[in-house]
Parts: sequence; C-alpha cells; structure tokens
Amino acid sequence: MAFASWTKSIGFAALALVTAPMALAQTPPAPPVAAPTPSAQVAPAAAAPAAAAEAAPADAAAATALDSSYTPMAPTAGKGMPIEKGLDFQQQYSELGEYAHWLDTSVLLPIIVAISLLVLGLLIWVMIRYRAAANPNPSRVTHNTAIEIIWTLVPVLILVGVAVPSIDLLAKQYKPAPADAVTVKVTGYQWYWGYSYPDNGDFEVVSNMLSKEDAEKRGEPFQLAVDNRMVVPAGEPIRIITTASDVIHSFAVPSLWFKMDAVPGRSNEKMLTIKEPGVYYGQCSELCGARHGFMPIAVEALPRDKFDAWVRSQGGTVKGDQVAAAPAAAPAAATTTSAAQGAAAAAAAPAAAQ
Ligand SMILES: [Cu+2]
Repeated sequence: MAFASWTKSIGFAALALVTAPMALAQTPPAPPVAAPTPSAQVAPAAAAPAAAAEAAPADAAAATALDSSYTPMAPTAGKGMPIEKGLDFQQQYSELGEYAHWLDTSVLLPIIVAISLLVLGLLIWVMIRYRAAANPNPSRVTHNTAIEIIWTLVPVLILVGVAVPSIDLLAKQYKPAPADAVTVKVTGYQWYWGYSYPDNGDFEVVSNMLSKEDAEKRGEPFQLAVDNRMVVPAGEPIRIITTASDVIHSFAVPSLWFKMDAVPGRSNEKMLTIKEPGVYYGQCSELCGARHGFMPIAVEALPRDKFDAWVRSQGGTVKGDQVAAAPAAAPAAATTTSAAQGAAAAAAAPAAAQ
C-alpha cells in the first residue's frame, strides 16, 4: 500500500514536471481553430530525467491527458445531412429522435393511412349503394344509437392511444440536463452562430458558412459546411442554452431531433445526447433577415478524449486536467525524501495554483 502511494506520488511529481512548463507554454491565447499543438507529444521527454523508469506509464498518461490535437472530422455521406430524393425524416442519432421517428412511422402513419382508407371506402360504398338512381325512395332513418356511440368512442380511443406516447415524448424533451452535463451556449447573430463553453474556460467559437469552393475543397455539402463547428462529446448529455444578440434565430439540427428558438434577452435550455461520433448539419430555422438561409449549423460529436483535446486546442480548460494537477503538490510534498522530489513539488506549485 505504502509502495503504491509512493510510486503514485512520483507519478504525480513527474506529471507536475510535465504540466508546469506546459502550463507556462499555454499561457498566451491558443491559436485559432484547426491548428494542432504538437507540444503534448514532445513533453514526456522533458520529464525523463526526473523519475526514471517507474514513472514511464505516468508519462504516457500525462501525454494522452494533455493531447490538444484536432483535425476536423470528415463527414459521412448521407449521415447527418439531407439526402437526394429523401421523403422521410433524416436518420436519427439521438434517443429522443429515434423515439419520435418510431412514433411517426409505427404509430401515427399506420393510423392515418387506416383512417384515410376507411373514409375513402365508406365514401365509395355510399356513392354506389345509395345513389339516387338505385334509390327512388330515399331512406328516412335519422338516428342509430349503436352507430353514434361507436363513431364517438372509436375516435376518442384513437386519440387517447396517440396521446400517451406523444405526451411521453413531450415530457422527455423537457427533461433538464444533469448537473455535470457539458454546457454549450449557442448565440445567434445576423448571420452566423457563436458557440461558447462556460464549463471549459468560456471561450467562444464563431461559426460562418464556407464558400462553395472551400466547402468542396473540404468535401462537405455547400450551404451546410462551416469554418468552425460546434464540437461536443458523443454519448453523454449536453446542456444547450440558446440565445440571440439581435433578432430571433432558431437552432435546428434535424438528424439530432433538436430545434430551439434563440431569442434576444432570453435563454432557452434543452438537453441533447448524441449517440455516436459524427458530423451533423442543420440550419437557422427562424426567418431572421437577408442572410437567414446562409447561417448553417455543423455539430461535430467526438469521443470524450478527442473532445477534451479539441477544448485544449481552443485554449479552453478541461476539468480532468485541473483535478490531475491539483493533488500533485500535496502528496508529493508530504512524502518528499529526496531533493529531486522536492524540486518536483516546487515545480508543481505554480501548475496547481493555475
Ligand atoms: Cu438566423
């Protein structure tokens, strides 16, 4: 046990040595988007003299933990975007979207088709069976209690049957995000989007539509492709807060079953969980002025470690980084026996303070 904590503290000390110069190196604002920082790969070499062989796994851990490389993901054709001659909803990549798609195709559509065919059949039957030519003396029947009860009750039962999953879906859509969800504040501007990350150092990414040439160069659909995407982690809840700085916009991504108005002076909140990594496109869906049709949305969902790396590439902070750096100073100082470790602890202090 004691040996384990001792090696752990060496590990922390080594980590501190790695983080300290990196923290200093990262002090100036990070370069804008898509400029991968190679420093993470170089850093472990610097720590090598401090804590010989035992610390090697810790160095590797530090290297992955501080990865800050990012290359925009190439979109998959037909995924998260409209398709040629598509009639149905786009394929869904969130649980709520799948539920809603099921409600539409397996509940509503069959009921609508059945009712339409029934009414059409009744009309044809009445037109032929009770036509004037075949009925010189028209029927004088005015009431039929049994039929009246049926045609009141059956529609009521159908509506109740539809209401149950509809209200369930509605309630699920209003479910707030858990406290530890990643927050993205989406701001609509005339005519582009801003995405800020208050949980990750509050940096803002400004997202503009790509020109036709640039979109083609990147292999992305024109009028959906943007220069800087809204990057989020896949497979975990995200809290999206929408607002606007000028007029009402609407943040909508069809394949994620997500649409929420962005209203000036107000913040709307909704949870989103994206099932798998990918690029998902959307558009502003509230008429907001001359270039309303030219402020597309591109959401890029990444695995957690890649998302953290993207946050670092934007100059943001990742929660795990701070947790790893903070306890480094305390245990290292408590168990210090050699001068080398003392130096490591001292080096850790500024990193922890930051
Ligand atoms: Cu708009």
